[in-house]
Amino acid sequence: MKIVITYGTFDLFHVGHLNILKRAKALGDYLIVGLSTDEFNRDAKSKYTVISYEDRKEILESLKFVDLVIPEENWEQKVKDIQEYKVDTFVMGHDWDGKFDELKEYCEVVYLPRTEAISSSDLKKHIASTPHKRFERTETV
Ligand code: C2G
Repeated sequence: MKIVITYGTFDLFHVGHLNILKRAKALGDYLIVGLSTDEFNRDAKSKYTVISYEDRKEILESLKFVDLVIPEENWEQKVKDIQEYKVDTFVMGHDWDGKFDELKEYCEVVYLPRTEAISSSDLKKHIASTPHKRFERTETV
C-alpha cells in the first residue's frame, strides 16, 4: 500500500484544497493530511484561521480522498511523521517548490501545480469588500 502525506491549514475549504488532495491521493492508496492546528497557524504561520481546527478536521475526514488527519503542530514533525506512518510520498503545492527537498532522504517529494486564482486569504478579502458578489476564480484579487 502506497502511503502519501501532505500538510496544510485548509481554512475556508475551497476547490484549490480539494484539487491538491485529489491529486495527492491519486499518487497512492492512502492519504494522510497533517492539519495545521490553530496554535501552529497563529504562532508559526501568522495565520488566523476562520474555521476551528476541530471543524477543519471534520471537513477533511469527510472527504473520500482523505484516509487520516493528524495535527500539524510544528515545522519539524514531518520526518517523524514520515517514519512513523511509513510514508512513500510527500506532496505539497508548488508554491512550496523546493522548500521540503530535505525530505527526499526519507521519501519521494512531489510538488503539484496549485489551482489558480483562489486562496483562503483571497476569499477573506473578497468577503470583506464585496460580500454580495460571487467570488469568480478568474478575477485577479
Ligand atoms: N493549494 C493549492 N491551490 C490553491 C491553494 C492551496 O494547490 N489555490 C495547496 C497548497 O499549495 C498546499 C495546500 O493546498 O499544498 C494547503 O494550502 P494551505 O491551507 O494554504 O496550507 P499552507 O499555508 O500552504 O501550509 O507544513 C506545510 C504547511 O502546513 C502548508
